[in-house]
Amino acid sequence: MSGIRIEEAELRIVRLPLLKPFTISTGTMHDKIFPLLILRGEGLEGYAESVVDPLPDYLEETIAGGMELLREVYLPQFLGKRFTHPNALDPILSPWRGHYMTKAVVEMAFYDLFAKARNEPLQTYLGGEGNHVDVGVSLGIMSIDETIAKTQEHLDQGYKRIKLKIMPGHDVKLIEAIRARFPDCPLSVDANGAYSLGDMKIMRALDCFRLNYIEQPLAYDDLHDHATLQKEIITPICLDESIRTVAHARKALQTDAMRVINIKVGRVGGFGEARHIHDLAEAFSVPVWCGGMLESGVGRAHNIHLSTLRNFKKPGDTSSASRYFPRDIIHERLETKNGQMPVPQGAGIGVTLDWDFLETVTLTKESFKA
Ligand code: OSB
Ligand code: MG
Repeated sequence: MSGIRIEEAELRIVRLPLLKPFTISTGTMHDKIFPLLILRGEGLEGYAESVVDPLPDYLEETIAGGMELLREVYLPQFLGKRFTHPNALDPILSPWRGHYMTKAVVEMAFYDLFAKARNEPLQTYLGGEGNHVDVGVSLGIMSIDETIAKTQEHLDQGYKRIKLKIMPGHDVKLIEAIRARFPDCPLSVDANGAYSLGDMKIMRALDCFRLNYIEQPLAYDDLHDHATLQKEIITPICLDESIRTVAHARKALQTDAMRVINIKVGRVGGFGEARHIHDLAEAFSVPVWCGGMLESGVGRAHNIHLSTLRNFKKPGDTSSASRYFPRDIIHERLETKNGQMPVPQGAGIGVTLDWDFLETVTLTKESFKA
């Protein structure tokens, strides 16, 4: 047998209710709505979820656009074909502009299938090792009192870093209060692009709290202004939204626009690109960490395997799934202990779909055959 022939694909839109709304500077999420792709071949199934949202709030991609690309272009081209390695998908994926989240979901589902066909955990094919990864929590925008209570709760649970979402009007006072209460806690902030260079006073104030990094302070598509800002502050800038490709990462590193990178495999078009960014960052002695998008257990499992690569030197955002969802779409419980998330054991991503529950949270389902 050389390679894997993709026989069938199943594409669902899933809606998982969140325990509590999650607010960031761009808006509030009440449910996690996402495309789930299942690829079948060689008697096996590979799974992945896309981090694309219904509307372009975090980045410019949308579920509608991604679904169209999958239906009209990618799935018809993949079905019935044999691929010897996930890299072999590149010539089909890469000619199309943007749509990194949709490219990623195809590549990630195939990686799972590929690793399962070889009966090895996904991390083996990504070049990672170890059986658990360090994680922190990302706290959405809420009152200062609630933020203090949640911070205490998660530090007690052993989480290794607290990341607070900020936005204009909810920044310096919040961090001041948290720092007064938790002087030594590993702390970072994430603005999701809510500030501009006109906010230098706020940036200088944030610079005084020994933050681990300031994540995506300026526009989602900017590199140049971040380089200007980094010259003015000591706290490392961490980019998230601005880095979609290894070329973006190179430009940001060469211009000192960031000193930490948040890598989300779903944002950068898949594991191939995530690895390139990871390796380039390492060459620049820049640490990376694995971000999250409130994924279900399927996306979490992919993220955990990626987080086992050696330059993932800072705690990631893959916290316990039970922080977000009353019930997950997988059987395994992805829960942390003392701030560490175990790597799911078994072939591929190492988790299995709870088909009965999945059916109850599926909004649409489409099937494709070779
Ligand atoms: O910027 O990292 C982000 C959630 C939704 C959109 C953007 C972001 C986030 C998070 C959540 O920070 C991280 C998690 O999955 O827990
Ligand atoms: Mg972020």
